[in-house]
Amino acid sequence: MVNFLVCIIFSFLISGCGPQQAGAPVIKIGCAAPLTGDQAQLGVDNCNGVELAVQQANEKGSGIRGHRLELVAQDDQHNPAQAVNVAKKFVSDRDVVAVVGHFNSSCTKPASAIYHEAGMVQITAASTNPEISKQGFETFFRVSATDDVQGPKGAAFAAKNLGVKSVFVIDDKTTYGKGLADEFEKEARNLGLVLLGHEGITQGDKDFTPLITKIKPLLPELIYFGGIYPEGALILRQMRALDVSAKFMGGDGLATPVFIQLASPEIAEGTFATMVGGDMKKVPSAAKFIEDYEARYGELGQWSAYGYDAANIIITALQKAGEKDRAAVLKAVREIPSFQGVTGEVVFDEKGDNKNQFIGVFKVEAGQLIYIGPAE
Ligand code: ABU
Repeated sequence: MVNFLVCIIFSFLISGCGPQQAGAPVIKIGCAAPLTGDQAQLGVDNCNGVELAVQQANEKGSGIRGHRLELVAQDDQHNPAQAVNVAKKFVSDRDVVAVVGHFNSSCTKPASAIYHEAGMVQITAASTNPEISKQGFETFFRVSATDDVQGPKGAAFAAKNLGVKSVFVIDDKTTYGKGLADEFEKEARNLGLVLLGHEGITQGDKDFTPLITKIKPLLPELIYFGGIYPEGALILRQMRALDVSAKFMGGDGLATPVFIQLASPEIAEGTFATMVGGDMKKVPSAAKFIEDYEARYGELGQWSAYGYDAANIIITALQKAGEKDRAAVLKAVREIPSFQGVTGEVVFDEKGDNKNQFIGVFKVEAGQLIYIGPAE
């Protein structure tokens, strides 16, 4: 992590963070995510995975012979306007051949037009909104699953596994949160759940008691939240403070230990979150990655492996391209038939989405995020 921060701060000043190839011509890979602020944990986890892939490539001498790879991490603060600024910065640096990012769908979508115009590969590791890939940008790719799968599978889990009959849906009005909540709601209705209401909150707000007070007399069996952990944890805390005992569930924006810390382990106990994968620690082929990651950064982050796979796809494409050229890297990414990553097999469809649309379910048990199986 210290090394990572040093790289962020000095990436434009020093010639690299790997001493082996110091002085060699540089090829830069960008990582764009929230690196400060209330969602920083997600972005740092993601970009640490990218950094590990870059450093290992330099150590192995992969990439393009005679060149040194360098991570350039930029903080988009999960702000769409800032994301566009970051994208413009990346495309104006001719040493940047491709970008892993952005993290948030609300950032990835507007930034994708900038990368498309510049012919630069963009692989998001985490933005799950399905509308992004419908824009028809051949420069766009993602390794994660999408919310038109995650939302319905979450609804099916709620109906069949939790056995709830009624739900109140809340979203954070972002591209991700609203999109996911709408997909959940659609399938919940199809499955016969009674929808008691669906309301939006605003990211950054802290007091949700007026909304919860309104929901309380409706007696929902489940409150589903489409959004990220800072607001999710506060909503849950305030639900319990107001004696609302409904089950609480969300998507991959809640599937992080930080949600449990913010809500407190006692209050988070028994909540559910879907995720675009399962328990990495139970995947034998991910063991070496996890060992290397934890030796460098400590506990594996929920999004680290996805950043690692996205970066390794870019590095593989660079090797195939054999030149520091954005168009050649784009062609090479499009021609990779299948990539065996630590998160599983990545096969891009014609829209740049991963054909592997696995969704897992996690439950908070004894203060830990426990994988309980695939959502079906
Ligand atoms: N998918 C989790 C959060 C990132 C996003 O899609 O906005």
